[in-house]
Amino acid sequence: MVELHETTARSAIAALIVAVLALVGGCQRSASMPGTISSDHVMVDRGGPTAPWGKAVGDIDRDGRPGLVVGGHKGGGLISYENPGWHKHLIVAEGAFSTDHDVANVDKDGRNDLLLDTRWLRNEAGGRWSVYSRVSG
Ligand SMILES: [Ca+2]
Ligand SMILES: [Ca+2]
Repeated sequence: MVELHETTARSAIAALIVAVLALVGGCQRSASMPGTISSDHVMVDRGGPTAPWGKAVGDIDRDGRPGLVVGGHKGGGLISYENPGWHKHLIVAEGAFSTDHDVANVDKDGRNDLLLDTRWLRNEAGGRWSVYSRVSG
């Protein structure tokens, strides 16, 4: 059962990578079959978050290239991966992340932030993050 779960997680990350490569220019038009698209499969992190439900693409480090953000539903925290090189950065160590992940510059300070469910993770200078939660009522 655990092995199946790990396989599922790896498949999810592999699918994400294919999608991201398509977004960042990894896809190419085939000269031999016009109209078809090819892509490469790249493993970014074999030890990434467990049950990586949360996935987003965006430029977190302001280098002009989209990176990845992955949040584990069953552990492993919230991780960002730089592009190129896929260097790993821990954003949040604990928590169960859902599928709602978006990258946007909420406060228009020049740094893209993260929107996770009802939380806003503000991208501070120096790689630090501040977490704000929606208060109901
Ligand atoms: Ca970037
Ligand atoms: Ca911002």
